[in-house]
Amino acid sequence: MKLYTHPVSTACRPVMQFIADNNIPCELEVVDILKGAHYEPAYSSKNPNRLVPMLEDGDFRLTESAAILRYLAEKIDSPAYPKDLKQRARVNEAMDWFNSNFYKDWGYGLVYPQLFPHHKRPDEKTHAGTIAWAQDRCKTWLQVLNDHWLAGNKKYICGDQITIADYLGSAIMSIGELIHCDLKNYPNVQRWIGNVKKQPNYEKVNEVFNGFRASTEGKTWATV
Ligand SMILES: N[C@@H](CCC(=O)N[C@@H](CS)C(=O)NCC(=O)O)C(=O)O
Repeated sequence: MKLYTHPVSTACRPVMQFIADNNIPCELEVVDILKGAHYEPAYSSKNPNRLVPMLEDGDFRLTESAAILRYLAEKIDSPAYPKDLKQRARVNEAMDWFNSNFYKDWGYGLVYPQLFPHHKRPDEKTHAGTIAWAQDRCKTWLQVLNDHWLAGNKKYICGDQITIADYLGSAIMSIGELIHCDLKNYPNVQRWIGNVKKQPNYEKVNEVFNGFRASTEGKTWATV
């Protein structure tokens, strides 16, 4: 198998971490999205979305990080994607929660507009309004994550066993580090992230991302 990926990407890191933690034989090919390699025909002809990650398993190609995580977990028969109908539904629910509800406001409302010039809104008022709106919504989502998903001293999102929802969700959560969000008001979230970071390959997989985080220190950010 081959994963087309990028070391900083929010969508790629959970897949790379799952591959590493489970020793899945899979070649990693970096598509340099910072230099536009995903727009080159060599890649865009394979993935017209022009996004990473993309998995190749023989002549089968799969995009979407959540779908790739499910495919890999199923392929290796991993307990991180439980077979039980209700447990699996819960994992799917959490993945959708992170990928749609939370990521929309956290990533595209709060973090990326502050970080990336191409996410900046066309004028200052719209830009500031977008961020303020997202800040508000993120606080609500974080409270739900803290008080509902992670209530009862749970180690991981769906219980005491790590699941692919933790891989996906923690990578999305991690982008808050790029704007130096302090999660002290959300102790259950802090505990959960601490548990995920104990996974054997977390630091290695996030090495380049951590370098990026270091480069954003000392600036003023709107956070939660
Ligand atoms: N929903 C997709 C999102 C993929 C995605 O947005 N990938 C980003 C990197 S995190 C990308 O390729 N960005 C390149 C660009 O926007 O030009 C998934 O979960 O795989």
